[in-house]
Amino acid sequence: PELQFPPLLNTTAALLDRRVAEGDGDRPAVLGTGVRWTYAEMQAQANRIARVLVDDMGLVPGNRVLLRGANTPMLAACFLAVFKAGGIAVGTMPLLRARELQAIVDKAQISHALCDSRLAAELDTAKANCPTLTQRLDYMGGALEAAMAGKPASFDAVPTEAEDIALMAFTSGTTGVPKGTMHTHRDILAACACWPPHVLRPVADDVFIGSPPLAFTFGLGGLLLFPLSVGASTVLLEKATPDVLPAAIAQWRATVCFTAPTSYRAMAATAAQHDLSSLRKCVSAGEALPAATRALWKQTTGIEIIDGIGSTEMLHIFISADEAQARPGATGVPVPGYRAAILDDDGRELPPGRVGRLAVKGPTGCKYLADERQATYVQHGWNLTGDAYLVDEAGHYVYQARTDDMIISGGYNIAGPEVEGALLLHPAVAECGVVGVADPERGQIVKAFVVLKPGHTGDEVLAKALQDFVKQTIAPYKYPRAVEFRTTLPRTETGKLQRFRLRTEA
Ligand code: 3UK
Repeated sequence: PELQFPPLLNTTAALLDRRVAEGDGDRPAVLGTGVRWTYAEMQAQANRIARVLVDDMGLVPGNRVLLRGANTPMLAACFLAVFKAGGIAVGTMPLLRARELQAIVDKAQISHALCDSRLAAELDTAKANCPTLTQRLDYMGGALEAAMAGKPASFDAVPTEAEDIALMAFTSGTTGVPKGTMHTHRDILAACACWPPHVLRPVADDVFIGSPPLAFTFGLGGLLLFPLSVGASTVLLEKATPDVLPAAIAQWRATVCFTAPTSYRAMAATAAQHDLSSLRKCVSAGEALPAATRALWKQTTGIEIIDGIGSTEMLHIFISADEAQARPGATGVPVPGYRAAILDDDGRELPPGRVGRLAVKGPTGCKYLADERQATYVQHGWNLTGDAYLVDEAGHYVYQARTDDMIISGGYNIAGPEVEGALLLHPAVAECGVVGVADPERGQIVKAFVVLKPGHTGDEVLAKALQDFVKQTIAPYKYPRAVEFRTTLPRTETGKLQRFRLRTEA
């Protein structure tokens, strides 16, 4: 990838203004309920918001701006406006409550906020404990649109430096206090130059769609930055759960879909009722893609899923496989621009076939915001993502588990996701989660929580059948000694299984 950037660099100038200057102004950029903005209209919206931020709200470069809202064209315009005005965008997940918002405002020293008026209540509650947050305007029939109406549609991008922070992204915090990560304008444009052109290979006529919130970097990249970087268009849906996404794909004739493995599994069940013929590429990230899910989606739609592991710390995807490289059960190979290795506990590189800690380096990397864990994530120049992986003889990276989630039972190391992958091959299993639970004899035993497909009954006979099935599918010692049937599994807003919850519930 071409990773040389000039010292003065601005994300919005590079992604949006350049498009308009190069003659793409009339092409569709952002679509949503009742909205269809061309690149020129998107630019005008972002410019007006930038004017409001600077002229009315006193924003100066480096100020942190909290953004809160469902995925909408307006939220996208707010992100682009903050970048353009030299501010730092801090996206927040729509489901966050007042206490969590407060912690982010405090940690990121946020001074400004732009909030979807329909999600105002939690921010109102948080306000009393947010002394730094003095400037706020709400949008969606709120004060922001009123302020924008009086502004000209032009705004010259603040000449930010490539190394200026543009984005503070907070991890979903599955296990504790969310960690803030910082990304520069260069980081963002580097991410646009690596995975998209080398693995996804989108074209200007593509229509992107999907579920991840823009506050999650998987969504910010996949549903805003990457489509803009190739002059494509993006559909921003306020609700993109698997029960509505297939109809939306059909309605908008979407060609590139971003969502999590659990969503592909759920969509496969209803795919036949919708016209998904427009789909060209499907991307999965957030957690491991089981071979059974890859096969199911291929059988249902004919599409080979593009899997990719990314993280908030690394900004976006760093190991991935395009359709031709895809191997069932493997994530892929390092994305051009990145290097990867499997390290032992002393930091020595392990040979193929050995399970160890995944280490990556490349044009983006972890910069925690005042967090003591920086030295845990970054060691000797490598980013340690907290994942256990192995690399096979062909150089493909095969996911095992989160390092903390490895199950140690009777002296064996067992990766829960491998057992989940086996269970998902069984025709009765819709969803499952496998964790280690304390056991006096074996230290831990493997326990499976299983959600069944309609028409199956979770009784002892089926539990036994599932155990036998796992024994026949993978090494028998990995079979779940305990099986519990559930109607749902605890998941984050980004589709990740919350194993820590399953462990405490067990
Ligand atoms: C896990 C995966 C196996 C893995 C993300 C794409 O998920 C993202 O960021 P988070 O900070 O979580 C990072 C952790 O999630 N993971 C993600 N993708 C995969 N495990 N296979 C995968 N394909 O444990 C990783 O360390 O929430 C994903 C792009 C941007 C992102 N922020």
